[in-house]
Amino acid sequence: MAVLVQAAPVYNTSCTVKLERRAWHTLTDAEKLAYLSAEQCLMASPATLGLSAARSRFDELQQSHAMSVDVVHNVGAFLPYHRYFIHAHETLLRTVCNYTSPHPYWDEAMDASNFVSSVLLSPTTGFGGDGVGNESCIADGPFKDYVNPVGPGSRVNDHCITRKLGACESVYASRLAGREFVDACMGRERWGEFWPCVEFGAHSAGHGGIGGEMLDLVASPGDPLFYLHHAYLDKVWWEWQSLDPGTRLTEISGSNVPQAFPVPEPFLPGGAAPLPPFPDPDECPGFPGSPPAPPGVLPWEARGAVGDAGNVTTMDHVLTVDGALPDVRVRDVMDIAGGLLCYGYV
Ligand SMILES: [Cu+2]
Repeated sequence: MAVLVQAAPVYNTSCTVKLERRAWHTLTDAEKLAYLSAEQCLMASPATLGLSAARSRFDELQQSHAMSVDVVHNVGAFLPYHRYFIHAHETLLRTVCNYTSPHPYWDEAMDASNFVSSVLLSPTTGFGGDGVGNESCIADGPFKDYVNPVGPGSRVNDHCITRKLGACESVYASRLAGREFVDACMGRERWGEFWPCVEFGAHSAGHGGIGGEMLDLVASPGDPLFYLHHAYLDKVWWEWQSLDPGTRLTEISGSNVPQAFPVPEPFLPGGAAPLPPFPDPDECPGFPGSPPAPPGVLPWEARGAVGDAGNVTTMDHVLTVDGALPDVRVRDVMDIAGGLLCYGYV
């Protein structure tokens, strides 16, 4: 088993001045450019953690996610892990790259069914647009020349950032970003019903709607859009927690081993937000567009869940970002404005 970083986390004794995370759509051009150049700075900052493939601080987060892939998706720790992962990204932007603002998020409901026209894809004040050519490499924007070391899948192989917004399966997935699908999850009472609903719905919409590297479960943090997508999912979780904080700041459950859960009830026919009809397979042979399983041997040791007495996720479950920040436990990230974390959403 991989050695985990067990240094004690640093707690805020109080959270009075919160970082207020805002939607990308609401930022000024100057604020957008400050964020994009901070991300470029992370990409240009040499790696420090001794991970096998990463060259930059940006790559280190990508590789850490890749090494954790089987303990952070389709499991109870899915949302807590990604909350901490985005916090690590925000912290690195601020401490390594002098970024002074909060982490932005992508309000995906604003772009539902029409990701291709999103302001996030601006070549000048955004993340660049669709992939082009046989390789689907992005061709404009600040990240067009970045070379990712991790991926596709669990391979280590230098490549460009890819996107496939025009693919029919991506167009379909972007429809699932509609607010009605989020609201259907908001109506779930218990954690065990809520998180699979979000993972299946809004989570799949953002990854699938962009396609390419974003649809790569292992290597997706190689596209900087990943961070705005998961900040949005974190906001959705926080909105739900805020509806019943007495229960939802402490309730956690779920398997530590990835489980293929069934389509959540709100998405079934007759549910609160049933899925739109699937595309015609003749016109959309790539649907649902999941990448093939990566061949070959893992370039790093497989990782197991740490911290729980059994196979069920508890508040003691350990979240690691491989030393980018200290390891913490699920209990440390349940409240975004108390203890370890100190931010909010507007
Ligand atoms: Cu992930």
